[in-house]
Amino acid sequence: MTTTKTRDRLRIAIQKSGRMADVSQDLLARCGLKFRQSRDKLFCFGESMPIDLLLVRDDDIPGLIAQGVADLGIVGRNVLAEQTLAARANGEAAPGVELRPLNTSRCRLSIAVPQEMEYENPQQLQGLRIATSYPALLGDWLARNGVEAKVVFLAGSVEIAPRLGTADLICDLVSSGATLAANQLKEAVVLLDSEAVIAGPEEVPLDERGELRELLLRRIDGVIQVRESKLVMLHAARGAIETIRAILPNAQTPTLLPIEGSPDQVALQAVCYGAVTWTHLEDMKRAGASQLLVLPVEKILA
Ligand code: PRT
Ligand code: ZN
Repeated sequence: MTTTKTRDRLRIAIQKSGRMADVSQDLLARCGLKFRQSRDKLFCFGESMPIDLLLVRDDDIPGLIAQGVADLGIVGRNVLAEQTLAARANGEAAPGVELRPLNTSRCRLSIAVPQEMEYENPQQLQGLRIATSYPALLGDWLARNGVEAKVVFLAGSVEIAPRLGTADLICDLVSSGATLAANQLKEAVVLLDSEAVIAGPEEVPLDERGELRELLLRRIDGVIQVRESKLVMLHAARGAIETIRAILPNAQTPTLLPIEGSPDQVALQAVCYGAVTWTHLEDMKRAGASQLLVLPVEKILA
């Protein structure tokens, strides 16, 4: 059920504690949002803008969006995708859509098999028991591959199920792979590549929250762009500029400025979206650049 009540403050739900709590807080702080910490620490009033914070369990975020309690949420794609599939299976609307990938908290939802098993194709899983906290995503993959396996739902500690004999294999989140290795399991199939995302209702709210949502998303875009962006400054002869431009990684149109007293030379500055490596700098120097400077970018508003 969606609440139709109008509100003039935007509410964003993030994980209270856990793997995504700090990255979410950090992202909002970089967007210029400041919150008054409340004693119960579930609701934090926004002091710098009419945007308030709800601190909750990550699994509750899609539901809060669906109910209209939260206008946006920062959640793993794995959680959003699982709850979206589960809602569809129940004939309900999707709880929210992915508005922005955040390129952080990356992991994979994978099927992992015992180390001694040679995995070749989905048919091998026929009739086996698979432990998971993601029954909808796993069920969907099994159905798409025509495999009939028994899905054993476990809320946590999925990786020990094969050792306990309650399942033959597992379907769980993997990042470094250390947990699988420690449990004599190995990754066999990736079902979903996940990262933190901003989720929200597909429809933009018609009251003040609509504009606040767009403003916050624009700031988030800027913060994400800035993470990997660098300002490159250098001097070079006019004739070398084309070669140097081709070396600059993902550069916007550079600005060229005359240099007082050196009519043949120009100063170039360009924002590059992507890592600027030592190799890039050495290549530009070989192409005739001097006075090379790479600076971090703090804010971008395109
Ligand atoms: O209390 P609450 O319900 O809010 O938190 P939670 O315990 O359900 O979630 P949390 O904090 O563990 O994870 C939040 C989100 O972080 C997940 O939904 C993912 O989107 C993301 N994320 C990124 C991960 C991992 N990496 C991850 N490695 N979530 C869990 N893991 C676990 C995985 O389940 C396994 O047990 O880490 C283990 C594997 O890690 P490696 O490095 O050994 O492979
Ligand atoms: Zn959770």
